[in-house]
Amino acid sequence: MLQLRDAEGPTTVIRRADYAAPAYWIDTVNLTFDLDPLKTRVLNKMTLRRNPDVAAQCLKLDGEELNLARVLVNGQGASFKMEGKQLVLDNLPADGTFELEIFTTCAPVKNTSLTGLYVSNDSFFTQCEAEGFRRITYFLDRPDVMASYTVTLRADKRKYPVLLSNGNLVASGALAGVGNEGRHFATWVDPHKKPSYLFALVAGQLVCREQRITSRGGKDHLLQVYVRPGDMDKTEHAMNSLMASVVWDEARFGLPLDLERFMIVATSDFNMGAMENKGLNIFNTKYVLANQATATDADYSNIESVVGHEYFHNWTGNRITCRDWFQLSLKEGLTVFRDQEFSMDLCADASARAVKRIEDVRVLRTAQFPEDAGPMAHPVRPDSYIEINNFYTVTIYEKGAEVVRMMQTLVASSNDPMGREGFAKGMTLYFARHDGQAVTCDDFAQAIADANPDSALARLLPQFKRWYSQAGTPRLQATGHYDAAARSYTLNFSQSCAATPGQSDKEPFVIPVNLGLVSASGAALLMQVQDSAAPSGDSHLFVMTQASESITFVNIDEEPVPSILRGFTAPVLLDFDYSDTQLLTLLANDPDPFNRWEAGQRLALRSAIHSIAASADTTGATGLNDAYIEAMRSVLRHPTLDAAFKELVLTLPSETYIAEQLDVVDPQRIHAVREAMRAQLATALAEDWQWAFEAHKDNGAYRPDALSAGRRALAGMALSQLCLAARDNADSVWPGKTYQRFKDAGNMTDRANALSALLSGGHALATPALARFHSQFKNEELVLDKWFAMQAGACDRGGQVLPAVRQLMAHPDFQLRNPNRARSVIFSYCNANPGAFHRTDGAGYQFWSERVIELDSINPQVAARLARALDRWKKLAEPYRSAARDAIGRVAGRSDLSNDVREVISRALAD
Ligand code: B3K
Ligand code: ZN
Repeated sequence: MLQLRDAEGPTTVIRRADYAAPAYWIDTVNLTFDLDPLKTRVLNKMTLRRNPDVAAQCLKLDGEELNLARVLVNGQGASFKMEGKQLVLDNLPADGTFELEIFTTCAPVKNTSLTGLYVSNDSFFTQCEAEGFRRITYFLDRPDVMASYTVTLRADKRKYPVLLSNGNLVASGALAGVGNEGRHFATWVDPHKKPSYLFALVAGQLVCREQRITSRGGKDHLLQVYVRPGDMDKTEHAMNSLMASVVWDEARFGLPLDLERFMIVATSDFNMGAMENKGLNIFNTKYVLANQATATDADYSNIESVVGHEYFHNWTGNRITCRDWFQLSLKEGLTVFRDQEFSMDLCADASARAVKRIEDVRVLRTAQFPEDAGPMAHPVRPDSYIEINNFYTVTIYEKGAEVVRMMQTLVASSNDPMGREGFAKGMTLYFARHDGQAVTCDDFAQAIADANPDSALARLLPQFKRWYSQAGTPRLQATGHYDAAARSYTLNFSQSCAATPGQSDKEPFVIPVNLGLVSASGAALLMQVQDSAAPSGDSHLFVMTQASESITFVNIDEEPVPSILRGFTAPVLLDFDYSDTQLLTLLANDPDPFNRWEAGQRLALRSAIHSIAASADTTGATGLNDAYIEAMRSVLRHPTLDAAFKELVLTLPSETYIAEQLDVVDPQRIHAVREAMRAQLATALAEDWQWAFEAHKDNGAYRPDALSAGRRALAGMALSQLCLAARDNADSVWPGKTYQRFKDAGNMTDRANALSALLSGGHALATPALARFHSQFKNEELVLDKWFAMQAGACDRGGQVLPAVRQLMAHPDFQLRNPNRARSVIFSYCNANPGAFHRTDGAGYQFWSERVIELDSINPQVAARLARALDRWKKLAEPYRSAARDAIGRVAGRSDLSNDVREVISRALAD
């Protein structure tokens, strides 16, 4: 049990099992804001009603950082008391229905936590999820209390010409009366009931791009993207992405836009990516602003996903919301699944879809699998938390999306092999049952199953739901046995799942495994399961439910190569003792692009692990073998594979992913081995890289589509490899050409790729290139973030990165208070540059502890994210482990930590 304490007293652990419905409902909320950076006045008039389903009790309203001036019940002064941060009212009118008026003030300009109401660049913004509304007014700040909102904003017209809130604008104009000179107002009415976390307001000097659209049902809607003056030329892609999202949700799920007006507003001070406030999404500028001069292909594709994600929340999250925050994945896992499907459906061909799937799985493996194996591991539906903001995790989001994806897979039928129709039917039932309600993950799973009564999901639902309750990544072990006499092949499977905090014994999961068999010469084999009448095709879904089970295939003429977990049908670790030859067969021939890529990753991983072991005892052959290098040459030169896929195959597994395969981690050794492998590929394939660069370097007028983005990615990779080989050969031709390309580039993707090729090749031209880049883009915040991130994430050759990072923090453009800028330097170093962060002298960890403490006094949410950089310290080899332990101890020793950081650090230190 964690013993935590904050300034207000002992910290409470919130438990899912303790959920109780609210004692009161709030039907209407009428808010009036007099916006002032130093002292904003908030008048909150609500109508409340006692919840007849729970025993009579007093009303306890949440509030934080508020100055309370007045409380009236039905217009009369009322007695109240404070219990910790809560405002408690007793002796309320006997009939249980009353009006409550609360007048408070707050100081937005002093709010550096960027939650509640805050000021950024002289404009006002809000962020209420999860519990920020209580920093604006006293309220039942919980997602199951849904109310109708009317909001009036009043402010100086010159400083704040644009006044926005959720819903429809019903009145606006100048304010009359003494003291109101130069002031104006706007009143907004939201036609939909919503929980407080979806409330938003924005006020400031903003301009907007507008688009009118007509939905399938013939309704007209106004779409708006608001940005600072000067950024209008970077709004086209966000608007296109929004329009595509509206069309897609209607086409794929029959879910139309339910608002007359849908607004997106960008701010450069934002804790995360974006927020789905009803009708008024607020975004980090990083996920809105793009033009070809400032944004890379990755930025374009992230914007498309995030705009889609927030828009899709309008149904999955806003129309149906969460009963409590333990159900967060109800909206987040489902909405990530929907944004992944959206991006895939926008891809022109099957290969681009496969690329997207591989990219998503890469994120899962490099971020979620480590989380599931570390001190912060938690189920997709957690059982307890101290600070809910710590649970906006890759488990809730990405693993949650995999759980939803498995449901789609498990409702597949012969007419609907992907399960898309069955899943869409389930969604329809989910909305029919629960529209307008605050519900649970169980309600969602039940609806999908009930709409598909003959499916595997319906049959296995109670067991399937272990994916919600059990943390940890299951390990699926498979072995194959070929019986030549019987012409049969048997695959034996067994599953297990390591203990996670608070959970030692796990029950078997439902694991959908799509698999196929490939002959040694690479042909897809027809599969006939023993005792079945006929072959079932060359790819088949098997649903594992037992601790161990086997499948036998008959009429198999030679020992096949099994291609298991095609398309990554379940978020598990798969062990199969493939020979190198088998993996080379799959890499060259597997009809499933995911497993083709996976075979290459397994080969590279194997070499990396051998090399790490060999460099430990300084014996044995190391590096990539010839067969692997030849296979990579074939992929690179392949006549029909597309460029994006080639780039993924030729990218070695990340240092983090390699680390996860080892029991004891020496980050320096992993870095050295991976760099050596990269250099080996650079030299061995030098001519092929030259060919690849020449063949993919020119892509005509810039378009951010998947095909041309893939070509740019491969050209960028080729350049990086050519610069690396040049360093080893002391050749200056390619660095010179790269510098020229950097200078002449017609888009940010090519420019940034050329710059990072010079940087990662450790070439002297990187220095003038960085200086030029800075002076060219000194007025572009998001490009400066890239400039900072590239340097903090640079390859360490002799320990120069940490001093460079300290210098970057002293740069006039560095601002610790701006989360994007803080992330671009500190997170790029601590979270994304393991070779430079894990120093034998422990100085990287010292830097980390200083920054966690410093950030915590400014913005606890950002600090708590940074605190997670040392989650896996127990796996580190000495001297790293002790140094990391000391650094965590230094943070833990502070008495003034936020709950956010305290929870992460206490978990890291727990046994
Ligand atoms: N729902 C928000 C995240 C809120 C995070 C609060 N700490 C963005 C999203 O997932 O769409
Ligand atoms: Zn979301």
